[in-house]
Amino acid sequence: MRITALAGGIGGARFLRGVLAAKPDAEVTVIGNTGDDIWVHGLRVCPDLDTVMYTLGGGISAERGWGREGETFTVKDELADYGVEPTWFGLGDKDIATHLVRTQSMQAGFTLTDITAALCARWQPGVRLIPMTDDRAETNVIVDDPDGAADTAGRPMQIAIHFQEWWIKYRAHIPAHGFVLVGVDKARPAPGVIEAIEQADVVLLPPSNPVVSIGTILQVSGIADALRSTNAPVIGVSPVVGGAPVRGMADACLKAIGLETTALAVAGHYGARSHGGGLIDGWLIDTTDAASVTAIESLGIRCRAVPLMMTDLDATRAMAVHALSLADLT
Ligand code: FO1
Repeated sequence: MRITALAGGIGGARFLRGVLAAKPDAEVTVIGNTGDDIWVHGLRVCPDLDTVMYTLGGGISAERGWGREGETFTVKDELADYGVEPTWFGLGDKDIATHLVRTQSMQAGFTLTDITAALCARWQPGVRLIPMTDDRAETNVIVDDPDGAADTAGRPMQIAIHFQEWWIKYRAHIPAHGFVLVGVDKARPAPGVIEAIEQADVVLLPPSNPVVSIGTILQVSGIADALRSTNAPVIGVSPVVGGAPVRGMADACLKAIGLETTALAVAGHYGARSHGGGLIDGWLIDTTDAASVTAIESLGIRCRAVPLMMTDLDATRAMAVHALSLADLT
């Protein structure tokens, strides 16, 4: 069975562990979000690719959900002592080795696809992990200038800051007026991305952030259309349970694009493939949102309410089994 998943960071990676547990013999391709990627102290950091690689490869910090287990931050502290910004970014000593390999390889002319494959040769995540694009496409967030600059009429100046600054330094607490994927107009899908969607037996949208993770991947030319045209059923898992995101700050992102933080709203945002050019055929929601099943099915999306808390591998495996059964694949 060929399974293709579009994944962001922590939620996506954890769900993928359940997919591998449910279907150990499946060929799984993960199309990773690279909109979060950032240059930090001269190193190229790819948070969502690394989170998938470390989580499935056994190196992830279970406590943080990102970066390495047993990490130290000596270099980060030394850089801070030199007063070098960004001091807010948690650059771990072990993690730096990954960024050094990636940065040196980029300087040698290798593509992010090749580099990701080389890094995964060490970690053996059990999936083929490919970036959504090898080109630059960085999520920036439009906010009121945090330093309070105003225009001549006294209105707050709006500026664009890197997603990581909004996410880490400001904890998404300053309202986002919108998101801009800088470079997306020239970004092409990485080799294998479109084929992985077209040739899959099922395409999964894990419970990643629908705006800045899955939504970012869908902005790369050709990817949303491939979802609309693939013969594979497309099944999503709601990242919102009981009106709140399970993890992270998806509510701040959904609000920025005018969406309510509900499983129904996110389903409607993706839309039904069966009509109106939407992207999904099925949508798993949590039992606490069972009252929304009828409304979601009325959108033309098959829906089932099951426990969506990824408390342990058994729970996550059960979610994956439910997702595959929604696609009539178990
Ligand atoms: N998240 C934080 O909340 N604080 C950090 O200092 C931080 C550092 C960091 C370093 C490498 C990396 O791969 C991820 C890191 N993250 C950190 C998580 C990251 O911001 C998010 O995982 C994604 O970008 C959003 O999904």
